[in-house]
Amino acid sequence: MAPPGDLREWIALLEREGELVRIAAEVDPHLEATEIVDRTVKAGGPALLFEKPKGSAHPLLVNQFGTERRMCLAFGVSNLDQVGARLADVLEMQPPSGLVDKLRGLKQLKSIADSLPNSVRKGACQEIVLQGDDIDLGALPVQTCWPLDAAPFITLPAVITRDPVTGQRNVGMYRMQVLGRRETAMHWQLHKDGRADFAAAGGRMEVAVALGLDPVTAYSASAPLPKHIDELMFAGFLRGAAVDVVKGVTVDLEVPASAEIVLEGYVEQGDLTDEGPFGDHTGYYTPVEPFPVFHLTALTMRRDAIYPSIVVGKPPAEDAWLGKATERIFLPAIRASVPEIVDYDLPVEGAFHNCAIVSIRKTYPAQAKKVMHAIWGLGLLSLTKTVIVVDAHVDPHDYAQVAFYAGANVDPSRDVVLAEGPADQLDHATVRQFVGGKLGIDATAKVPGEDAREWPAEIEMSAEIRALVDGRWAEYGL
Ligand SMILES: Cc1cc2nc3c(=O)[nH]c(=O)nc-3n(C[C@H](O)[C@H](O)[C@H](O)COP(=O)(O)O)c2cc1C
Ligand SMILES: [Mn+2]
Repeated sequence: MAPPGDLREWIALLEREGELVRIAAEVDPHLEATEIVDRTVKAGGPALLFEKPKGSAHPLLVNQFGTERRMCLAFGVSNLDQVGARLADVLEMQPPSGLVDKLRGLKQLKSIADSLPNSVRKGACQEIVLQGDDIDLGALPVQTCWPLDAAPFITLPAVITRDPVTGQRNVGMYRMQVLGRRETAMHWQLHKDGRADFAAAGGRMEVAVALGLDPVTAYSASAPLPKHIDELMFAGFLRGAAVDVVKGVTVDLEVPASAEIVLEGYVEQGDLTDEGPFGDHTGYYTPVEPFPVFHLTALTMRRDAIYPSIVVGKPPAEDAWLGKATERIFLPAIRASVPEIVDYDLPVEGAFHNCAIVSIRKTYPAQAKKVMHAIWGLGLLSLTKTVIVVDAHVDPHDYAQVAFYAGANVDPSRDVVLAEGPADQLDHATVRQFVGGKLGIDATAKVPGEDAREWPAEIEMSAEIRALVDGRWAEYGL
């Protein structure tokens, strides 16, 4: 089934599938909604559409991504590896050898060409246009999620910027603290593409923010793509249908035409504000730091616009499944540069940056150490603190197995690597901000050349006896 085309199709699909509950009671977006959402997420419950958020005429949608099943519905697949496999087809494109190959290659090229965003003249996102004093972010049901949060925060935005040198679009998900009727903070962290665009821009830079998108496009804003890849093109590829975009009313940027709400405006060099505290996905409040002020020049929306939000906090929270989607979708891309990798797991409890478990097909000495350094050198995975490497036959998603090998196969004097590298801006434990230690644990079986004694055989029953017992099982009366 094709992924939904906009937020309303997505809500309709969730409803048909019994995956959405409408809450008619008045609920306060200040803290109360969070407690309801948090209990629902932790119970594996449905998406919630608060129809009467206190103080706003706009419905509030939360927990649209909170389970694996909903994530699969969003992508129109039965498991998330299928999304990665579509990407793998393109990544592994070889020069075609026969006619069948050629046709297949053409189809793949066409699927890339069809992914480019499609400019349209009119968009539903501009049914209502507010400018100047008419703009009031206070009219939206923006959540204040946790008690020590500094203000309401827009938590599920797709922030659109353009690289001033290449002209290339970027879309990133960066939270926005509401500062007033027409101002927010723009929390793009040090390692992010939107921030790099701003740094390169010099003076003023236009920004557009789309809220309330089809789920694949919303996900794509959170995807850690290389800077030169347009997230809207990626969304078009993953959906199998181009994203329609329309020119902004006050900015020279294109925005997804079907968005529920669009914020247009600019950021300016030297115009900073204190951002935070904010209860973040690390499970802690991030401290106050300076970030740019985003000044709105227009707020456009659909009639009866629906406002989307997400609650992050101590894991597991709703963003766990956005992260798991990234883990699955990017596996083929990671394999393309580190081919010995079989699979990997980023534990939700590790808030995605704290730990990676990687299984590899090992054929030479020190290969596990090579893979650790590869992880520490790959895009945003470079922020990973701890890397545990296991052999191909170990399931990295089975933490009991991983714990077994991390104990049994490890001599800490030989198998532990301590290194240093960039750290996530939000990591409160590093000695200095942005830089931190790295821990690698080589839990693979040691091979000749790795300074080990003869490696013993692992205990396993023979296939013959297993088959015998299978055959006689009924006789044992167990
Ligand atoms: C719900 C959610 C909130 C996020 N908030 C932020 C944020 O406030 N600042 C930030 O730099 N990254 C945040 N991220 C992570 C970025 O969206 C992610 O790193 C993405 O790759 C950024 O896009 P870019 O690679 O184009 O910079 C968030 C991710 C999710 C799923
Ligand atoms: Mn990007």
